[in-house]
Amino acid sequence: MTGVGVLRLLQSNVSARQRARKNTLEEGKNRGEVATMTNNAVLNTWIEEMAALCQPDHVVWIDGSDEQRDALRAEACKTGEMILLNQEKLPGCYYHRTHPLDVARTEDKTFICAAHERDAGPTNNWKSPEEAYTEAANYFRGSMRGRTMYVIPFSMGPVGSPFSKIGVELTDSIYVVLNMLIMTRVGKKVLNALGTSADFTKCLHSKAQLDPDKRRILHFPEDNAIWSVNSGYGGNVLLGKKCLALRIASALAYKEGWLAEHMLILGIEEPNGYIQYIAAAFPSACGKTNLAMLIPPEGLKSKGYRIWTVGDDIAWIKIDTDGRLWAINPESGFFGVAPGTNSKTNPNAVATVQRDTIFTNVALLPDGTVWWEEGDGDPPSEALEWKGSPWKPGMKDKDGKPIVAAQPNSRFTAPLRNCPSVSFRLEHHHGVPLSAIIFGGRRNTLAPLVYEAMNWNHGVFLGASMASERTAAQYGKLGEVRRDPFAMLPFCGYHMADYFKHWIGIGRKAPRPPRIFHVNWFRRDEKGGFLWPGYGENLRVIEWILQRTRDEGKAVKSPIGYLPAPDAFDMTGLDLPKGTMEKLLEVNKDEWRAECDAIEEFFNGLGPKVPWELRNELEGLRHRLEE
Ligand code: GTP
Ligand code: SPV
Ligand code: MN
Repeated sequence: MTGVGVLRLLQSNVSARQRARKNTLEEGKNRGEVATMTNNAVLNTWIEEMAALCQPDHVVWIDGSDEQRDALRAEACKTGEMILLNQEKLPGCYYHRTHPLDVARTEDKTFICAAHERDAGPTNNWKSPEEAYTEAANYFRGSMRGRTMYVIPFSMGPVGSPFSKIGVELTDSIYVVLNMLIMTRVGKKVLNALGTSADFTKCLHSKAQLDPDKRRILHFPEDNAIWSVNSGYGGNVLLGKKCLALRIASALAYKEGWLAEHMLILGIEEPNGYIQYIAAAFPSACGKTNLAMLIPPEGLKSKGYRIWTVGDDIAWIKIDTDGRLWAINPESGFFGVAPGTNSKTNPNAVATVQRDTIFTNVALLPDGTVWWEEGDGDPPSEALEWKGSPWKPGMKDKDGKPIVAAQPNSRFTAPLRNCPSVSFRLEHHHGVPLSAIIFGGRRNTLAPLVYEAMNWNHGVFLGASMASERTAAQYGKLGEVRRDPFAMLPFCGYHMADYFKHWIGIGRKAPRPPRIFHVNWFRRDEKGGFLWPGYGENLRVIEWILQRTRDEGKAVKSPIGYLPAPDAFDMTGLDLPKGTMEKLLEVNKDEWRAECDAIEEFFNGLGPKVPWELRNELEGLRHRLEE
């Protein structure tokens, strides 16, 4: 049975549906609501069906106007969903707390509901569409009684760009509406672009009771649909982001011959005005937002670089007619990690969140401003911590561990246009051309600061064998090293081995593909400290990467790829302790042999579809380690 068939069965109670429609129409009229904003019959019918299932008291269309946004902000403050922050210090800024058991993506409640389990592959949770729809419909049924269903037409990518995809999210959360207004392009202009087409992603979300056991984040690639229920946390409920722009889009991209990736996009302009763009895939909470907004370090300032931020989380990439890969950021805002963001580590992010920003799960100060660990200034003498209880510095829990004021995965939602380094090409329908693709993760040991792949397939191998320590961005054991190929483990909407094959194929089809690199900002010394200062200083590494793409830059061949020559980086203004650079670039053959075994085990776990090209790369690496 198709998904639609299941729905029909669930909702065969036609009179209930008609009643729901009549109610929403009549009550809506009283509130000045419009019955619909489009003559798109597919869209209208679907909304009617979903309203019949969820039974909201009202249906409200989001038109993208400032007036409606302001009214929703006011309403959210009235209901307590949002708290208005100090408008003198933080104009247009609001504060939100999620449920304490709902603070990160729940990967174990996230499913790819393809018709066949083999299409989801071994790295995804799978449910049959029938089972998923039936179970979730029970949670959705009546979940919006006493609430309003908001209809959010949104575009991922500039409205009307050949890259772009349209979605419509139905939600009972004003917090979701206000976030989507920042993160995506919303409203009438999107409906106009859609016209009467049925080509849009049907996104249904309800907070329901926020019951963690009944939480489900369901993707139906064959129906172009997403159902999310019992959560209010960003990555689970802002359905344009990870659900559409990565899980659904990656499956679409596989069919249509492009790439949907968990990557930042950044432009580096030289004083002569020439801009080179790079994209980088790091797992969640591994430095994408920070790198995307980098500020050149003092020592390199005289070189006159300018940095342009295109995106910090997602890239959609296509082969263009010039044979190069071009990329857009489908989002229009940042949903960034707050802790660790300060005027030293990321001044552009600090500037970005001074207005029109929603802060989630950070600490709230008595003067109506916000704070987080390793933010600006000393810890406040008093605050309400992220759950809303009084907090003072030095407080410990019953096990003697310090109590944090901000949840480690607390976030800010801010418009891209607020960022001082925002790219002027954001609305360009063809995006930006990529000179380099960078992979990276958190590795205490093993991976050097940077190395270059020997060719495209070797580069794909670097992406496929990526690993990183687990962070607070997802539930699970912090610090544990897990394989996270292309930083897409939680986001690839189809079989991971097919995804690898797709990447190999892109290199074959693109006459002028970018060069591929691997970086590790997180290598540690014996005492556990970071060997590399990171943040702005990372430009020194990027500079070498760009030189390499122009066939400049000094490199030495190693078993794992090309390493920078000892004097390859411009180190003006940065004094690393003696021997540190050697440690950063060290390739320990024993560690790498063990790594080869771990990669082989991982590939074996993916089954027989792993491309032979990647098996060859693994054997090539083993061979070079013995030379
Ligand atoms: P998601 O939004 O979850 O996809 O994360 P992200 O990849 O954008 O990570 P983000 O830039 O927010 O960084 C996460 C954490 O890593 C923050 O605590 C940063 O302070 C820290 N971080 C970022 N860049 C560096 C770096 O170069 N060196 C070190 N040591 N830490 C970094
Ligand atoms: C990530 O976890 O990679 C994020 C935040 O960018 S979320 O939107 O929650 O997925
Ligand atoms: Mn992310």
